[in-house]
Amino acid sequence: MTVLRFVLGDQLDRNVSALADLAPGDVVLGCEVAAEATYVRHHKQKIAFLFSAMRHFFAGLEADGYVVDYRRYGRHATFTEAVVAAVKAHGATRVVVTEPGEWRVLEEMRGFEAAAGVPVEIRSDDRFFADHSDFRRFAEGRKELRMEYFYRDLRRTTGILMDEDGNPAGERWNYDQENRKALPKGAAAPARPSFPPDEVTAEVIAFVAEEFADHFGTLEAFDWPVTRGDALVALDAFVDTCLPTFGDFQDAMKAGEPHLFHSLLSPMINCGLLRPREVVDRAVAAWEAGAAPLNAVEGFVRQILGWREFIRGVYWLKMPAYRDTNALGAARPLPSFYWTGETDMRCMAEAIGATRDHAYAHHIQRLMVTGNFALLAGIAPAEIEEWYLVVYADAYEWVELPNVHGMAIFADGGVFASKPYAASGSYIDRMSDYCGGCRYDVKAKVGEEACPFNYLYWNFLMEARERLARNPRVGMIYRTLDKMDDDRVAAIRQSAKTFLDGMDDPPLT
Ligand code: FAD
Ligand code: DLZ
Ligand code: SF4
Repeated sequence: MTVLRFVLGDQLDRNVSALADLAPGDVVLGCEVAAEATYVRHHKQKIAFLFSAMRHFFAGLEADGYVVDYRRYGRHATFTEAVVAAVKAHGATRVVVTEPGEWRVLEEMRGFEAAAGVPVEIRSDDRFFADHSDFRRFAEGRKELRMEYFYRDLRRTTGILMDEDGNPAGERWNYDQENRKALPKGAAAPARPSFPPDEVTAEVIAFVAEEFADHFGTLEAFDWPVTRGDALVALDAFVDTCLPTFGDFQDAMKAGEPHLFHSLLSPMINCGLLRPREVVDRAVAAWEAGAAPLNAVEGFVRQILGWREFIRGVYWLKMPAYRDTNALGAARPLPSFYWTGETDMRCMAEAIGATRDHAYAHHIQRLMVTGNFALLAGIAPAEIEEWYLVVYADAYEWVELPNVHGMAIFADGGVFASKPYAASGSYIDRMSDYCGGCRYDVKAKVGEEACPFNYLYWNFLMEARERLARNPRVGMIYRTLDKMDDDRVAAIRQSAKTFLDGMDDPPLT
């Protein structure tokens, strides 16, 4: 009666539901498969991070006496093939798995039973605060889905940052208003612990460099924690050194400083090395000990308890139809500078360069630089979504898709965002030091020297008028647009056309 317990690369948690009742004699299966590594051309660091984390995780189980069948890259093309082969090899009479994060993989998992010829139990993933039915209940009967209300429900049900009378800590639910400060001149990000590759990681890096040579990204700066122990070190260091100022400078951007005060924990949370609950608890404990202010801690907790849970809820509520919507009719191909970073727009070059070198960019770079540009330029949803799925070490469709499709490019027509996050160059100038060193002039509105975000912003609003003008949160902007004289409108349209038609030409400088 051998039970085969199949653990995916983003389920590297000893408490994952597939291992809940692990018994002597059961076999734990992990496998590196071609289909997962190549269904998009993931950043080299993303594959190296995950393969190394997987090898460490399964080796740890084996060292602790469990029976492990770990299959390295090259043996199996797909999960199904690996499960069928492992069932046969061990004479397994049953397979137990935890539901996957992605729709695509769930579809495949539903075919395991027929392929392997033994019963397959798919358990829910209890690493999240809310399950699918919690979100369905929340969504039922609501015209609009808003993160803030789901977040408040979760605060109430978990008691996180709640006082004894059932009120939010500090009498306010949300401290976002205090979390939009620009970085003072000369301020620098704190030093972080480094996680240089050990032998296992070095072997994986060499393998990835060769096997996935044509994938995006570099491996030289690889510095991710790949074990639970190191992930906990990273969590502690973040709480001690970055969390106290996380809130204040959450939206700030600085040239040459892609990390600032952000946690860099998403790859480890998403693959199972850290549990969201322990990360949140650690941050709350810092506030209770007086080591971090409430605006920082609430801001951080909201990202995990609020946004992360909400985004997952939207994904599973709306898939599979969700990814096919294109509310703004965007159809432009992705310009090649998203892959090379070769553009005169310094903000884009900074965000894409950091992405290439670290498989990381922080939220505001993703949303208000590369995402904003894709929105304003009308990049086809499928093309920009694939880019985001490829380039970040934390990218899985369940979290990438709603963030891109819904939040960044409004392709869902406003399932959860009340208006598009469209912004001109002045937003980027206010929140960063990029514009000072840019070839473009952020103050100029039209013409060859003007910041492209400026005319693309107004051009986008003109193009999307029919779809957006009735939106009460955008109406005022259209009144401003209506006050512009015809010459100005024509100059905006011309500048946008010239730029968009020529944006795949080599950069000018
Ligand atoms: P911090 O700023 O330190 O935030 C703490 C944690 O909060 C993160 O580790 C993450 O777990 C969570 N979090 C914060 N914002 C979000 C959010 N909007 N959705 C879900 N979780 C959130 N996050 C991913 O994990 N994978 C993705 O593929 C991804 N794609 C994105 C694409 C776009 C266009 C945008 C706008 C956001 C995307 N995000 C994604 C959300 C967010 O940008 C990243 O989680 C964050 O930048 C990770 O860096 P960090 O760990 O330093 O985050
Ligand atoms: C992202 C990824 C990659 C690159 N490779 C593997 C792999 O070889 N084996 C594996 O178990 N998981 C991998 N993953 C993560 C899966 O894609 C992830 O488990 C599914 O997308 C479900 O979220
Ligand atoms: Fe970006 Fe415009 Fe600023 Fe240049 S001037 S960095 S393009 S916002």
